[in-house]
Formats: sequence, C-alpha cells, structure tokens
Amino acid sequence: MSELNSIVLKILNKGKGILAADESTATMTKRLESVKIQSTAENRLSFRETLFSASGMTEYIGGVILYDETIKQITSKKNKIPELISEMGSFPGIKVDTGAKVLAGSPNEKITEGLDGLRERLKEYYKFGAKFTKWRGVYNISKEHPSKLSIQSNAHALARYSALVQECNMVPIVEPEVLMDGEHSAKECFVKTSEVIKKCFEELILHKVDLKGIILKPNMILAGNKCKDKISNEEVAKLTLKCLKESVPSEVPGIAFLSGGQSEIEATENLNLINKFNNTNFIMSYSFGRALQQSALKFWSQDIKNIDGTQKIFNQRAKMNTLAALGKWSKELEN
Ligand code: 5MM
Repeated sequence: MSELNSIVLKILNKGKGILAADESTATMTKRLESVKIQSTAENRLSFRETLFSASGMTEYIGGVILYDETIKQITSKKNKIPELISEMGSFPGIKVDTGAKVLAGSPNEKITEGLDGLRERLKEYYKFGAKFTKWRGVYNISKEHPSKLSIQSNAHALARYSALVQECNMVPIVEPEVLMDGEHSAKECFVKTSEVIKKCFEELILHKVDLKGIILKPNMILAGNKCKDKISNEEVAKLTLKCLKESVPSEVPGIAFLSGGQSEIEATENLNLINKFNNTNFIMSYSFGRALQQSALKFWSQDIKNIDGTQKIFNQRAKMNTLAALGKWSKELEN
C-alpha cells in the first residue's frame, strides 16, 4: 500500500469524516457577521480552536481542512494549530487554491486560481504539518452552463494541482462542486455532475495522478434550490450512487461529500441513505463545512466563553455524520 493511500484510509477509517474549516477570511466574515460576531483574527481562531479541541475530533473526525491564516495560528494554550489537530488524533490539511475568479471567455462562470508558485507553497505547508490539501472548482448550472470551457479548464487545474500535491507527498482532495443554486432539475444535476467528474478523471489520468492517493469531494445529486420538483432523499441517494459508479474509476479509495447548502439533518440523512444503498467499493463519507458547524456557530455566538456547550453540539453533529457514513443513522438518534 502506498503512503498516500494509507493516509486516505486513515482519514476515512470506520466512518470518520473531514471537517471543512477552510473558509477564506471573506467567507468566515460572512458566517461570523450572520451571528453578529465581529470577524477578527482572534474570534476566528477562538471558534475554530473550540471545535478542534472537542472530544468528537478523536472519534469522528479524520481530517481538518485549514485556511492559510489558521494553519499559522497559535492556540490559547500556546500550541500550533496543526499540532493540536494531530494530538486529537486527526490529520491537518490545507486549502491551497486562491479562490474562484471570473473565467475569461465565459464571464458568468468561474475558474479556480492558485497554480503559480504552488510547488513552493506546498513545501511550506508540508513543513507546517499538512498531510493533505484541498482545491475546489465551482460550476453553476443553467441552460448553457457549465460550458465545455469551464469543465475543461477547471479539470485541467484540478489535475495540475493534484500532481504537484502528490509530488510533495500529500493527499489531494479533488473538489469539483456543481452548485445547487438555480431552477434546474435533479436530472440536469446528474447529467452535468457526471460530465464534470468524468472530465476531471480524464485530466487526472493524463497528469499521471495516483488515483489510489486522492479523495474525491463531490456534491450530492440534488434538484436546484429554486426547482419546484424536489426529489425524495431515497432518489437523491440512488442518483448520487449511479453518477459516481459511472464516473469514478474504481481505484479511487474514498469519496467525501460536501454539504453544499443543505441543512444539517438533510445532509446527514442523504449520506446515511447513500451508505445504506452503497453498491460500490468506494468509502462514502463526509467533508462538510456548514453542515458540521452551523448549529455550533449559532450556540457559540450567544456566549463565546461556553466552550463545553459549543463542543457538545459539534460532537453530536460529528457523531451523527459518522453514523451516517456507516449507514447506521436514524432520526431518533438526533434527540
Ligand atoms: C468551508 O467552506 C469552503 C469555502 O471556501 P471559500 O471561502 O474559499 O469559498 C468550501 O470550499 C468548502 O470546503 C466546501 O464547499 C464544502 O463546504 P460545505 O459547507 O458545502 O459542506
């Protein structure tokens, strides 16, 4: 077994998932301001440190994706953040893209940037203790989108990023996110997501990326948030499995879904059904941002000194999602 493959299997071991805490400062500011907390470096650290030192980290969270600011911060107990995460039994990871910018040639779409100087930045993050990385390509659905140009150029960037990351002995998380914003049907989401993922693997193979040493982070197959014809959770799970079975090469060891704006319970329920019906050899787990942090953030914002209370809420979400990654979750366990 290669070193990278063994890291993947440890991160996703026994239903463990990934905490996506890699919000850029702009996104984190939105999240904090939505609960009336000022977005200072100190407050961003305080919330994140509260989560990273929660007991649920040890049992349920195999990896944490950090942002550049956070990986360099020192905790209130004078520890480095990656050391705290490792001590809790989890792997520190880092977001290495520099964000999605307007795609020249298709102004309503985005291309993710960050390849220039990436090899050097990766070496620095490796020294900080990162064992894995993340890069997110974003695609929106409309009649003419995602365009061939956006599908091709984002896949190319994801593949070039992955090859550089593996060269530096870290596991790349490959995140092509087809957004749920819009009126599109679940069927359209299925078709577009399949096209996007297939192109990503075409490019990953061309760039000689070791598929056993990556984690795919896709969206679930959902109807757009403005679509009138919603589908059931069972249909979401079945369509998601069909899409991944047809588009992902069997060498890939693990898939960790993003939550994409679903409510916490919805994301957990869908993940549980995906695992109940899983007829593939892929590990199917989670790499949630909002669906792991929303309730904890709300509670914390009422009293940022109530660390135990915040951690209790986070532990419960992490536990519920790990049970879902094992197909053992039920609604009754939520109470
Ligand atoms: C944690 O949120 C990340 C957002 O990063 P930016 O601030 O650079 O947009 C995002 O990439 C996240 O990792 C994934 O989208 C998954 O998060 P959700 O909330 O969809 O599970």
